[in-house]
Amino acid sequence: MTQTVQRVRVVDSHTGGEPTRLVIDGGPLLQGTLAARVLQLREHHDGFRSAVVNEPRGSDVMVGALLTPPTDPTCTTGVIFFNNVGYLGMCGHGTIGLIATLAWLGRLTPGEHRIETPVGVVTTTLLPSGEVAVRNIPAWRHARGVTVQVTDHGPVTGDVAFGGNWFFLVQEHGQTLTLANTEALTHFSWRLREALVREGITGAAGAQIDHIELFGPAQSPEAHSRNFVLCPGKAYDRSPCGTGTSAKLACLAADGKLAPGALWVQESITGSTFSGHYTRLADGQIVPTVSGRAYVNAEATLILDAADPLCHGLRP
Ligand code: PYC
Repeated sequence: MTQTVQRVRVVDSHTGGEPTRLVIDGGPLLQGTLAARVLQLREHHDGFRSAVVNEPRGSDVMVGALLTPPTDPTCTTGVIFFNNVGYLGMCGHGTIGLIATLAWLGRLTPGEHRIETPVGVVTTTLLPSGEVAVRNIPAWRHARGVTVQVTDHGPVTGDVAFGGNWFFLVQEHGQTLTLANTEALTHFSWRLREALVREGITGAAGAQIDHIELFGPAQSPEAHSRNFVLCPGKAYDRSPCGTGTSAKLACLAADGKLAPGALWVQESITGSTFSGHYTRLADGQIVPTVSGRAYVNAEATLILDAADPLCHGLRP
């Protein structure tokens, strides 16, 4: 019997509870710009994405990251992030996980490392403590005070902002932001996401708003706010979400509620925190920096056996 088996080496980490599975070997060969490589992955190797993050090897919560050589020689590496349903422009917790993992592997040391993503280059700083700061691509608020009609709820008003992914950010929602309430929060946020689609509310150039972010009071005295972030595949972020925190900083900056350089501590629904601050660009956009800590928790070789009917995972 001939066996067609592909071996994929991965290292898992979590950042504030949110997992990242970094593919360090055995991924498909991709060429061109990072944006072009995402298209190749989507069109020709989407089964690989699903095999890495979906059940039975992964779960809906898992975020995948594929190491790919940078096209920009000033960058340490390129990376493509993906999840249970598709691909992410940028991923804050995933970038922190990537740096912690490369340090674990002995591939980098404390200091500054530029990372190429499909939406631009981010600059990371690994501190000797293990903390990672990510200077993100520019973020901005696209629309303020947009009201939509949410099924079984009524009107909900929020802001549309970009922080590396598109977010709808809501302060007034009547929901309780506790871990015990994640089922109801998921239900509400999904209805809200459906309302955005139904009412044609998008990001710039018609981009789909695929992340919903609800805010409430922090439980820790050190944090300024707590959030619940629903990701595109209906899993909620266990971390405060790096791109979501970037979008929040853009809204705070636009409202004049946080000065450039001032500290913002964002608490997640699990209680983990990221700290953030920003600098302002001449055009009003901001450059957010989000910091957090990741821990490596597994090294594994995935076996993709062509004879396995579920080789490419269960796709939701
Ligand atoms: O940390 O940016 C983030 C993120 C996006 C989706 C899940 N985490």
